[in-house]
Parts: sequence; C-alpha cells; structure tokens
Amino acid sequence: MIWQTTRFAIDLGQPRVMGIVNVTPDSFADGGAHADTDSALRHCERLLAEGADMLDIGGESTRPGSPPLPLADELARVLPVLRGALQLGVPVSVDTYKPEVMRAALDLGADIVNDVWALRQPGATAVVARHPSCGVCLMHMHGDPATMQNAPMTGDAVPQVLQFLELRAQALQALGVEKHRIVLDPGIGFGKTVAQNFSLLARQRELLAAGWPLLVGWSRKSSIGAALQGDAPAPPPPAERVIGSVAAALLAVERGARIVRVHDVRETVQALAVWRQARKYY
Ligand code: HH2
Repeated sequence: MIWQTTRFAIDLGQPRVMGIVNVTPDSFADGGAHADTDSALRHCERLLAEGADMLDIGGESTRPGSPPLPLADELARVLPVLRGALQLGVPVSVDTYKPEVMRAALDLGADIVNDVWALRQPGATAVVARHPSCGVCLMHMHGDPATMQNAPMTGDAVPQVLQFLELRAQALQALGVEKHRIVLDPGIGFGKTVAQNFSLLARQRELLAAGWPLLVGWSRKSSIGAALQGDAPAPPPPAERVIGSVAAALLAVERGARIVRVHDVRETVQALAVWRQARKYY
C-alpha cells in the first residue's frame, strides 16, 4: 500500500510515525514550545533524529474552544518553517483548513495537506484537485473547534464517521484525485465523547472497510487523560499522558492504522519496534 505525495511515494506496508510540529502559542499539548521558526526547525530535526517518518506542521490550534487565526498570521507562522523542513529529506505535511495556506504550502513544495475539515472550506477541494500529486489526509470533525465539545455527536460514531469519510474521499476522487493520494482519519477528540473516541479505537477495523489507509491521532488528547484519571480529581495534564498515548497508538496500529500522528516520537517508535518484532511471529 502506497501513499502518493508530492515528492515521496510512502510505503505504508510499515506503520509510519508522523511527528507533530505546532508553530503555535496555544496548542493544547505543547503550545508555545516551538512558536518561532528557529525553535520549530530544531524541533523538526529532533523528531527526525528520534525516528519520525514524516512531519506535520501546523500554525493554528484546533483545541476545543480555540478561535480561528487570521490568514496572514497562519502564513507567517507556517511558511518559514515549511521552507526549512522541506530540506530535511522526509515528507512534510501542512495541517491547515484554509485553501490559501494549502495553495501557498503546495507552491513551496509541501508533500501533504492535512485538513481537520476534510476540505469542506470553500475552495479547498479545488486546491488539492489542481495539484498533480500531493497527498491528502481527510479528517472527520463534528461541529467546529470553537464549539465542538459543547455539543458532541450523538449515537454510534463508527458508521457516521465511516460514511462521512467515504463521501469526502469519493468527492475528491470524482475531481480526479487518485485513490492512492488519500488517507482518512476518524478525528479522535473532534466533537466526540470519550466513549465515542474509544469505540472508534475498539472498532477501528470497521473503518478500514472503506479501503483507504487510516491515520489516527490520539497523542495526549483528553480521552487519554480521561482514561488515566481514575479516582483523581482531575485528569493528568497533556505532558503526563505520554505512556497512555503510546498505548493508544499501538492499539491503533494493531487494529490496522498505517500512520500515527504523535508528539512523543521516540516513545512511539520504541513501542512500534516491539510490535514489529512480535509481528514477525504471527
Ligand atoms: N489532531 C490535532 C490537530 N490536527 N490532524 C489529524 N489528521 N488528526 C488529528 O487527530 C489531529 C490533527 C490536534 O492536536 P494538536 O495538533 O497537538 O493540537 P492543537 O490543535 O491544539 O495544535
């Protein structure tokens, strides 16, 4: 199974680790840690040294309750880091829902568009469809980041997420984007309850029925916090959810995910090395 992107045909025969680079002051897990170009690029290099297969650069936080960022600010955060990251020899993805940012990033040579809105902003599908070969990740989100946790989805999330993602992928294919450029993502934490998030993990194989590779992002999210809370008055903060996040990434890979989007690359790579070793004897 291959994920075709601008410069790389990524072999998804092996599970791949996508390292998160948030060039933001306010991301829920690591806001402010790499908010200027130099520190973001150092972070890129560190993630690659730890074993990341690809990088995902984002300029706007999508944490629940986050306000939209003006276009000019997002461009100013993302493009200088992207320019540097594109020299590092791995696929580079841009995490954005704004078609103008997608276009500017693709013009610079970005490999992948990662859109939590699954290209539902006006003009976004056209930007991707016009490009001859970029990869794209279409993610499910219920509602929008400003309000999604006030009114999460209701009912069984699995068939709803599957139907949404299939329709978005088919719409993109109808515009001429080949299937091997597209991966799908159930959007853990985006307008879903803790129970719905874990049902998407437990029954992840149902999502594979759509026939596209799956990318998943559990890293440090509040559902991990909820699972770790036990009898404590509050969940552990994001930085203390690393082991729980690695466990979720491993369970996702065991259930067929091909790409895991993570903050903690070193720890995830180690876990996957053990998984890979055991898999030889299946
Ligand atoms: N999660 C976040 C952002 N982008 N993209 C995909 N495809 N899948 C995800 O699960 C996903 C995503 C949220 O995590 P993070 O980037 O760490 O936080 P923030 O949005 O606060 O910057």
